[in-house]
Amino acid sequence: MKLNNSLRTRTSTLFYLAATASLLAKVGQAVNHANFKTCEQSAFARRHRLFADTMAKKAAEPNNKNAKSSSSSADGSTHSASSPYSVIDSSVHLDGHTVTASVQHEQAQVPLHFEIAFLKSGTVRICVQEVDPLVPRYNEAHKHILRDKGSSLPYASPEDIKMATEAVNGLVTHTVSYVNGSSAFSVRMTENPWTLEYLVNGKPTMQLNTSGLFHFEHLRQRPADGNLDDVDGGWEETFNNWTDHKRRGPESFGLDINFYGFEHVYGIPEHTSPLSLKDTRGGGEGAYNQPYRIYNLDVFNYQLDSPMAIYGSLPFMLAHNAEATVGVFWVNSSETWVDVTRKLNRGGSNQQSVVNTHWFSESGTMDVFLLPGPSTADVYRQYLEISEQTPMPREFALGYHQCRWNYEDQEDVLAVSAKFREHSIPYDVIWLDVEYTVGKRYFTWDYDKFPNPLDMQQELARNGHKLVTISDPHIMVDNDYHIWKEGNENGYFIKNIGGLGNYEASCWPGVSSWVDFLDPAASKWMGAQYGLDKFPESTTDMFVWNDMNEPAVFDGPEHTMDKALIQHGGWEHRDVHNLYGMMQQRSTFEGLLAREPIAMRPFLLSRSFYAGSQRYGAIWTGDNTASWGYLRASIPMLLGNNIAGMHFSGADVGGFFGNPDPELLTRWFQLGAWYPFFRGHAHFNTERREPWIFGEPYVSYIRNAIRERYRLLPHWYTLFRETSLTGMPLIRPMWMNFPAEPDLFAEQDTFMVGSSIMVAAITRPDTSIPVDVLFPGEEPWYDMHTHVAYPAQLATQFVVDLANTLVFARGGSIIPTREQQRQSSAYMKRDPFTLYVYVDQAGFAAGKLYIDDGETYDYQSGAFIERELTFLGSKLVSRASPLTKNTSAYQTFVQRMSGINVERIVVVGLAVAHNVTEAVVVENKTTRTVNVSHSHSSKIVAADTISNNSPCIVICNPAVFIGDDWEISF
Ligand code: NBV
Repeated sequence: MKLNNSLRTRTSTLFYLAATASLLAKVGQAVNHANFKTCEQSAFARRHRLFADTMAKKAAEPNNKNAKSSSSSADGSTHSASSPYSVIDSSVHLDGHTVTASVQHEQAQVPLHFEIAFLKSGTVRICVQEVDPLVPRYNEAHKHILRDKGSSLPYASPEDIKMATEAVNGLVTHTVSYVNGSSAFSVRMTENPWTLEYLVNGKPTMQLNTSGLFHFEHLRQRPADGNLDDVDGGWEETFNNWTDHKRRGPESFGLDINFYGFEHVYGIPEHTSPLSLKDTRGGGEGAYNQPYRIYNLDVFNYQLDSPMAIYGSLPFMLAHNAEATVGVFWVNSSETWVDVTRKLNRGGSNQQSVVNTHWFSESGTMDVFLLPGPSTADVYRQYLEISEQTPMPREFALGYHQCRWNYEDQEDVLAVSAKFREHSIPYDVIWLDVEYTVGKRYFTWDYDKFPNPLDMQQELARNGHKLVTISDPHIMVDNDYHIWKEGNENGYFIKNIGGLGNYEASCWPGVSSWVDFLDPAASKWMGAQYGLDKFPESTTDMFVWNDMNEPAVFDGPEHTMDKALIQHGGWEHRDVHNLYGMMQQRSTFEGLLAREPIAMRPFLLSRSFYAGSQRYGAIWTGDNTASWGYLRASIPMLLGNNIAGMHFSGADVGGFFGNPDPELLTRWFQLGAWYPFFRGHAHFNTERREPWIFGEPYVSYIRNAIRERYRLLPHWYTLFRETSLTGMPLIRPMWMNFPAEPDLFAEQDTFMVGSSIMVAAITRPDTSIPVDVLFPGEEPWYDMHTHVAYPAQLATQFVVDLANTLVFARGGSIIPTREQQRQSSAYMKRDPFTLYVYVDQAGFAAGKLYIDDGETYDYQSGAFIERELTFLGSKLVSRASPLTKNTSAYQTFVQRMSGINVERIVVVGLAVAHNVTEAVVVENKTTRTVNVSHSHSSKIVAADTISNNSPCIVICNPAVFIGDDWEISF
């Protein structure tokens, strides 16, 4: 739709300029804490912390009731305080796979209904709400978060579950056991007080309510006398002149989950805290005094090293020690906080260390999953059982993305694109921020700046590039704007408190309303706007960026929505706040899917996210700053996202605010090339910083970094395949691959990309300062640029000039690459592969290569090639993975791929120098010989730094087809 000039002039330019100016004035400053609640300023959070303090005091008193519960612990671990909640006599029943019980506070006659159920993999689900709630609680978060809408989770077979009850000294304990293969899982529940202990093979791991912090604010009648102070802030609370009226009154709940025998917990992103989560109750050095907040917010100038909430969140936590990994998944969509404290007992007494966590949510029902592990891979298998996986992305999305707020106009876009070609730097996608629209009316084009969007997209597509345009959830209130008009006529916007009239507040376009994605009709309608018939001059090469979807509201409490606003189904925004961004993602995803005649995998980026977002696309860490601190912080942030299952994430390369100097920009590209999502982005007030801007030598360094990403695209794509099947993070903390090395438990400057590449990030200026690297495990590591080998367990330092980076391949791995340099991934599709074989001490290596068409869903019917590659002695073997099925989809795909071969095999680190000059190739029962060289000349990256330190054998052009079984020996 072409919007006329009068419409353009009627945009709220003044408002926009004022907002922008005030924002810009603050750039570079610290976050304005006054805009965001502390735990003490959030009434329910304050109540739960106070309750925790009271319990702690009680625990310190002599003769507290706690003596009773401590005797119930399987291993003598002590419980710190006794809970006022106990199981009502004779209410415990085993019914199928679920144990039900009624639990009551010692002073309240409001019974709570508990359901405790085993899933097949040993995961335990605990659901709690009133037996008979006064009004319904929001109990649908699981429908949006869990696999299959939470409706058909694989529960254990009832016949595998046994319950035994014993009474010792009046203390009744129920033990529910479930045996699955070699693992014995059991839950021990004490009646008075109610506690729950999870044991795996007889060892306690997670304990619930052993600190006595379970606290469930049952729904109650509004005090008839109008005295709303019966519960502190329970009926209303005020923050920064915003009064939050709570129509249902206090309804929050909290629970302590204690990890027994652990010292480290991870996850619950998105925060800027270190990887290993710090304590939040003060005390130790650097400890926070605020809990981790889980409440999606647009936090301007977000602060580093803080538990404050930012744009997205995912209430999934891992605890890890040298023997086990366990997980907790807290399924609730309202504001939530998590306190973490630990007691370290490192020897001497038989007491073990414990990490105490205290979770509290404002509304909804309690629905928590305990994932018993015991290995990390087990935890992710258990996580996948209940939540859907990260799907295979569109292949181009793994390439480099060039963004800026804003590329001024069509000419600018095409000029930037041409510059990439001129500098021989590959990129896949160029992005348009809000300025392409008419006054921030999404789904419109400002034709003064972009006179021919179709031509522009076609020109980009001719060169193998895609376009992304931004689309936010706030819709400008304007009768002449078709989106607002339709949305308004159909009642698709979030409603005011009380439910009448659209909620209106200010955002980028000026006065706006917000699409209520909770309403399936509204969500479908919004998604349909991405249809080729609806979004003017869009093509299937255009993709989407959803920003500001926390949702950000300029003049709302904490820059977001009033919690008492009404959403679909009559629910308050309070109940579903954290789902908002994810629901927009879902709507966009479904819209993009529907716009294609043949289902193509959508690509979209979102700023806000929640559990479940991984199904729909990528996210990024929002508005960071061009500083070394933010570069460094991006690693634990992205690791945290990956740990929690939000794999496809990245940080703005270069930093959104401020101007990076050439060294910082270079280092950021070098690190960003290892982010799962790799995009450069900048605020409009910054200077241009496309990869060539600083000239030589920086442009060469940046080119090398981006090219390294492109060389390794086959590896990245194969990693996504693994993640989509196993749920294992794409990028991982070191401990995940080396779980028994405590020195790595808090390591966050070095990380793993899959299980074969270790990246030691360089995140400090001054190249003369050495970088510490510890080579873990038992196998050698090889510098991927020089092939120099480093022995396992070596702790050393590297001085790394700006031309270089520290990237090591694990001995024992095989890594596929494509070495031809192209202008985008589209041009690499038929390129041959190179296989790097990095041998371990036994001369062994293994790896995988996965390819499919990179865009459709045909892989789901078998249209993929997945090879398992193994090397031993002097023979490399390629076999189809067991998932390969000889279906017609497979055969057609293999046919299409015919001619895509392996052009080179590089074997690095063989202990015995082979003087061979020939290798024997056996493929399709035919045998031929090919040349072997011992030269390193085929190395691509930073060729001038190559050393001959490790023996290296290059099998030249074996020309084996990637879809065949074959063997090559020398
Ligand atoms: O749309 C403008 C920006 C965008 O460039 C950035 O990436 C988002 O995080 N957007 C936020 C809105 C305003 C930022 C000051």
